[in-house]
Amino acid sequence: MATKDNSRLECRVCGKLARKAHSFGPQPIANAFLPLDQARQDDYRFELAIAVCGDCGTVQLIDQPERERMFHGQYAFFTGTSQAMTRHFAEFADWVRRTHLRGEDPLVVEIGSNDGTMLANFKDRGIRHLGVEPSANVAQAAMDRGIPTIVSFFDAPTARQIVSEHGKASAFLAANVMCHIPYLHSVVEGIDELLAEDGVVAFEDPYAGDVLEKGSYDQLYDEHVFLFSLHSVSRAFAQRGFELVDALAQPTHGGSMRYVLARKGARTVQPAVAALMAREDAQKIADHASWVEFGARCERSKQRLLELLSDLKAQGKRVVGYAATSKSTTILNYCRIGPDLVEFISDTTPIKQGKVTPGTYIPVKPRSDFGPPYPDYAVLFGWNHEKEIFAKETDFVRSGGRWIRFFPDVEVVP
Ligand code: DWN
Ligand code: SAH
Ligand code: ZN
Repeated sequence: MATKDNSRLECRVCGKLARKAHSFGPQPIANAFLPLDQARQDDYRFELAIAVCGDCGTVQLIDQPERERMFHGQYAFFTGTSQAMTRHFAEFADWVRRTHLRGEDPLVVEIGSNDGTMLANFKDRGIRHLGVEPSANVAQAAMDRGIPTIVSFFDAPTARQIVSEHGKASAFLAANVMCHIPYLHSVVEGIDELLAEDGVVAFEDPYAGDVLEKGSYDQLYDEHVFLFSLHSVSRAFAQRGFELVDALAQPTHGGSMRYVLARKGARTVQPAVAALMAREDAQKIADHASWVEFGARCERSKQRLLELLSDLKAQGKRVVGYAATSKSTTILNYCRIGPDLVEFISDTTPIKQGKVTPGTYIPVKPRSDFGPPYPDYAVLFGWNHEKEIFAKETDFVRSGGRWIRFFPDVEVVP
């Protein structure tokens, strides 16, 4: 845990003072799924706490582990594990191509390109594309399917390297990665150098508005250093002459926002920008007090989930977890839920199986261990994939199994 004063920081967007709103206590690396003996040796923790900037309102972590601890050759998350997300990225790519790609032989650059799920759609259409992905194992998965990938963290120097080797980009894309990068200024500077004059930036991230509304605090973990809103994104990009030209709400990852930016004056600003900004004002998204209240709601949610799991245990019920998500690391460590309350977590990602959950040591097992015989209850840690999961786990429910949901409220379904 950090020893320095952990109650405030200099806002990573505007440089003004950001004050702590809530702490989720000591947390491990969210994706550090390790064999039990190794997990016991590696007891790294940092304090997961959010602060809100008094000037630009950006919600951000006070402390974040160094990037090489999180992104490396054993990174555990592969985009392609969800069919619904694979479809989502096909649609995202198609929307970029139809709505925003201009000029002859355009180049599309995606950062955080992971296993190449999104870029595969450009490859299939013969559009020039390039990925930037620092986690070598997932980058290799992309290269294995023929997607050119620079194995590196994106920042201004990487952008210059791309320009010198490939020329300027017509589209700069990112999904669930901009919110991972604390040195946002270097990223925006890199985009400024990389993007053609009439190029477009389109990126998606979990949306602060949804997190605040649903109380979905599991979007906060080591990797997610920012919880963006239209307000914070427009501030961060204005410094380099970009403006928000559109914003489109997405149902993915429990509620996301797609931000579309271009150089000032290059494109028409859509009415959605002003409408969503007004909604953010009404929601008081940039107020410190809103996030202190959010913290109090998280405490209540934690008590309810613990009560429910303890009751079920007292009744002798079998409870397992479904999907060993990064998000579940925050829930499990914040609520202090271990193998005494959740027997194991079923997950389809081979690299997670046979390992234990970070900090709480719950075994992760393949889907084949999830019955029959089915457990009595399954905690839906992959709640953002509810539709996809419910559609394929009808036998569990038919056998009398029940799901445990925790957002917006802790509840048992059906
Ligand atoms: O932002 C991030 C998002 C894009 O992905 C990263 N920082 C890390 C990661 O977050 P996550 O781990 O919370 O993402 P998901 O998509 O909620 O993780 C899904 C997990 O659930 C994977 O481990 C695969 C598993 N899963 C499963 O076991 N059965 C998923 C589905 C759909 C299933 O049916
Ligand atoms: N875009 C994919 C993957 C998101 S997970 C999706 O939405 O499913 C976040 C990814 O960003 C990881 O693969 C991680 O290795 C990568 N990443 C982290 N920091 C990065 C940086 N500075 N530049 C580029 N990619 C980064
Ligand atoms: Zn700020």
